Amino acid sequence: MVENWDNFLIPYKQAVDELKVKLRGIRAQFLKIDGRSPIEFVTGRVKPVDSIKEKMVRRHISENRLEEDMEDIAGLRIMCQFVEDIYQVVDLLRKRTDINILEERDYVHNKKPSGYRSYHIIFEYPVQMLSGEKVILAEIQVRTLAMNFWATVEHSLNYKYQGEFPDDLKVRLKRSAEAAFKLDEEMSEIRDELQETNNQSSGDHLGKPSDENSDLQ
Ligand code: 0O2
Ligand code: 0O2
Repeated sequence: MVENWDNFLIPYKQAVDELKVKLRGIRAQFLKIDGRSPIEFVTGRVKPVDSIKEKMVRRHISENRLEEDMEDIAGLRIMCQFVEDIYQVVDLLRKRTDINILEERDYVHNKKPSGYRSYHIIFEYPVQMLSGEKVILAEIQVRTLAMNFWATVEHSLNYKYQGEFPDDLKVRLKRSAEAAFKLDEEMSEIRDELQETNNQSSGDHLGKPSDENSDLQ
């Protein structure tokens, strides 16, 4: 039984705070070295007690199984510009030695019936407590800005409808999710074409006599 929720949540809060710093650190390193990062921004939260209790009822999780069966009490979100960035970030996470990945769920390519897309990673994370090391479960959701826009709005509408949208709205929300994904695909294509154009124009300059004013441009 959880006797004191504040105490129960201490390691989860510690984990979220540490991981926010670490994941934002990846962004900072990319910007320094490459000038561009696959991570646009990072958010994190400890699941509010009311939401924990609601999920316990919904998923039939008893209080004494919470630590083992509720994976997202500590939750991080990584937002990316492009779909391809999601997989680059996932690869980086797989290589880290401070997290032990237990499960990956690719809802980017296998969207949920609602239309929801994101890449979920469930992992173990060791937190150093006064009483010693405590390994907790945590979740990272990796998604594009467009996926995040859809999920954020849908989540807040869902709250209003308490999980059960009328059928016509479900269809429209699904269609909106597809529109968001089309936007992601279009952005990736635009980036690829721009890159190709840049490569071609830098190739065109190879072997040409240098412009005497080039260092002024
Ligand atoms: P900056 O300089 O704004 O990037 P904290 O732990 O206090 O830093 P907290 O309480 O977790 O942050 O806040 P939250 O709401 O999770 O937001 C975390 C970071 O994500 C904040 O950046 C927000 O500015 C940034 N953020 C939230 N939504 C968006 C968004 O739609 N676009 C962009 N680009 N950033 C967003 P920081 O850490 O304050 O720094
Ligand atoms: P929060 O903190 O309110 O976001 P489930 O039984 O569906 O709750 P499951 O199967 O354990 O959860 O895990 P799943 O489906 O891999 O991930 C659940 C989390 O993904 C949700 O957390 C949401 O954050 C997000 N998610 C999944 N489906 C949807 C969706 O249709 N719309 C939106 N907006 N988000 C979704 P929670 O528990 O809802 O918590």
